[in-house]
Amino acid sequence: MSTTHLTPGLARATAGLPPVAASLIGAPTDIGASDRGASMGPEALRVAGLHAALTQRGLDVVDCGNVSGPPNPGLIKVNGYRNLPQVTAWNHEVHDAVYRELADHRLPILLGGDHSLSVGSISAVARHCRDQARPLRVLWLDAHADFNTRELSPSGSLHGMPVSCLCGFGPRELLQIGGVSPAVSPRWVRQIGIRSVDSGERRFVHEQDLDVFDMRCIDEMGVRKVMELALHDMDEDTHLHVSFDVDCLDPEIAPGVGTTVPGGLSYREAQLCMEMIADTGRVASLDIMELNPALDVRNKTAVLAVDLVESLFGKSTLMRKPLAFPNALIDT
Ligand SMILES: [Mn+2]
Repeated sequence: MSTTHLTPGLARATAGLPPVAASLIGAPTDIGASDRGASMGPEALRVAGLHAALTQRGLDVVDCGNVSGPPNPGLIKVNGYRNLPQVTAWNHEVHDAVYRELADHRLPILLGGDHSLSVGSISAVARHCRDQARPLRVLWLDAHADFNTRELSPSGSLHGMPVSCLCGFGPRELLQIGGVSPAVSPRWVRQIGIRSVDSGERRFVHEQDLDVFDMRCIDEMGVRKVMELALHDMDEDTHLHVSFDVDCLDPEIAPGVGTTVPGGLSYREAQLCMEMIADTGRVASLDIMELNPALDVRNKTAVLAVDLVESLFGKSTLMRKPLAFPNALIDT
């Protein structure tokens, strides 16, 4: 497998390749969440130095500012969904911004915002991949499967439903974004770090045959084996989208999220996860979601998220020389 066209950051400069062009897109809303505060996530990531950190990695970074949408009316659920018209409006904005940057050969980085906005970003990525006839893989790093439906969700909050929406189950308004539904096949999705799933949701995940590497998998196999399995079937043309819900991390190290669940990824596990994704050289779009500064402690969760995103773009915390053949790890 050649890793030249998306070789991350500084390795590209060494190889005489032009820098990866990346675009930051803020989506300051908590419209799909149950708790307020994720609307401040984009600014907290900027304050934590995301732009400079990516520039340091050798990326050519432009901050596109924020997309905008309706305020959060904080309504109770109507027909099974909370704030559906507003969630739809925000997702159209996100879709258009992400699609525009992809069409411009840039790597979009969505700064959430709650996780419902990944309907907009991933539908844009899927549309781009259809345009280019490229295979798509989605790595979903999260404490939750986000595979709820109106019938299964007690709260009706749409941040618990983006994966099901993308796979074709959900309100028509959200399924239509991007023109084709389902936008992605469950077979393209790999979920990592899961540890909180409602019982009806679990049944539905099994029915749809999603590849889920929950925390027990990570306990039993370790991050290395899990990531080898999750990343094994990409070819040189594959577009890899990473949807990073900060709540995949253990709340001890990442308290700044609305829906903390104990028993998440440790610092080293999360680093290894990001470093192994970086080793593939395939990351072509990213969401950083659910950061909630109202619940954070001196912005430490944002700083940690930036640290992990640096690893995702090739910064190693360790001493080892870069692997000439990262895939040599696979099959061992
Ligand atoms: Mn999520």
